[in-house]
Amino acid sequence: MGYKVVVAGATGNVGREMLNILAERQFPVDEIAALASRRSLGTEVSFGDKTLTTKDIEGFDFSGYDIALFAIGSDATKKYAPIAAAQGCVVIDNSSLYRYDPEIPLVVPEVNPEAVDNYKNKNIIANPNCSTAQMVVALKPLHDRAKIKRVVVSTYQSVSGSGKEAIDELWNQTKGMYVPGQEVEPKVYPKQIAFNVIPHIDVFLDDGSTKEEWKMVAETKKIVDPAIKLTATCVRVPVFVGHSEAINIEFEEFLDEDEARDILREAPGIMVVDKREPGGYVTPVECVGEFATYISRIRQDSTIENGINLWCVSDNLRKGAALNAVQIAETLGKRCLKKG
Ligand code: 11C
Repeated sequence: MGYKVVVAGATGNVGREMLNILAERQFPVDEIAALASRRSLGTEVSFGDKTLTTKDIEGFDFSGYDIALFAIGSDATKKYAPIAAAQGCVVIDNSSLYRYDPEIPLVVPEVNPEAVDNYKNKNIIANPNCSTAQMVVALKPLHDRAKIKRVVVSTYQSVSGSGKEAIDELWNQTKGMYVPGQEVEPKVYPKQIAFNVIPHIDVFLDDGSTKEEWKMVAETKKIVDPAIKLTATCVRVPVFVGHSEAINIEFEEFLDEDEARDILREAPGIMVVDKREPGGYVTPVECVGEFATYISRIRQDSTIENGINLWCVSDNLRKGAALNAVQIAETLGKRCLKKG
């Protein structure tokens, strides 16, 4: 006995990962529908050892399905999520559309699983931005011990966060650097991404920050604690998969680096790899395809009274998107939904 599940956006990077992770984690699925837009209709996608043919999301009847994992972007979500929700199917949405709606829970299961219980407000649960998800998994257990006052975070975000075209742009631009006449002009990004870094993700806001930076502030407050002050600088780097973050945390109380390391070792969803020697830390290439958020370089910040620095790396398509969505489905199943 399991659930009837929909994956909408099944041909995209995140949708495919959702199908992989549902199968890998043996989510109890009785029936599954893979949906796509008309453009990708009929494309085949893998679900464990099965192959699914995508169906049209337009006109799809969600009634009878328990859970729909959406990875279709804000515009399409605006159209289809209310339809699915009204037809009695709980939508777990990866877009930013509903994240800041006070009636809609924004959930990272290691941090605020109880928020799932409010799914009934609109039959929709929001999945956070990738750069927030991995960070809050690390912040929460430390906050519970020593109360975080302020966070300064710099991100090093992979191009897969911008979708398939960005992956192609990095690949082709990198190759093109060595082949005269095959240079690739920036299209997805405003500047060259190959062999470069770009301090700009999402649109600029009036105060000079970017929307990606604003999301990290707003989402941390909603998921962990509205009292936490956070300032972010989000940077795109020429990495295919895996977001990295250098995080500086100021606490109300003193927290020793060894205790912080022990707390993180015990915390759900986290793997500490922190040897103070060359290679004794995790980099994005090692986190690809993994479930964990990796923490390294844990050390006292002696320039402030109660400060800790750390390095945080995770697969942005997994913990940052598909894995977190599946974990929300698992949490919903445990806490709220009856199996069919
Ligand atoms: C990036 N974090 O790396 C973005 C992608 O709000 O879900 C995810 C955007 C979002 O570009």
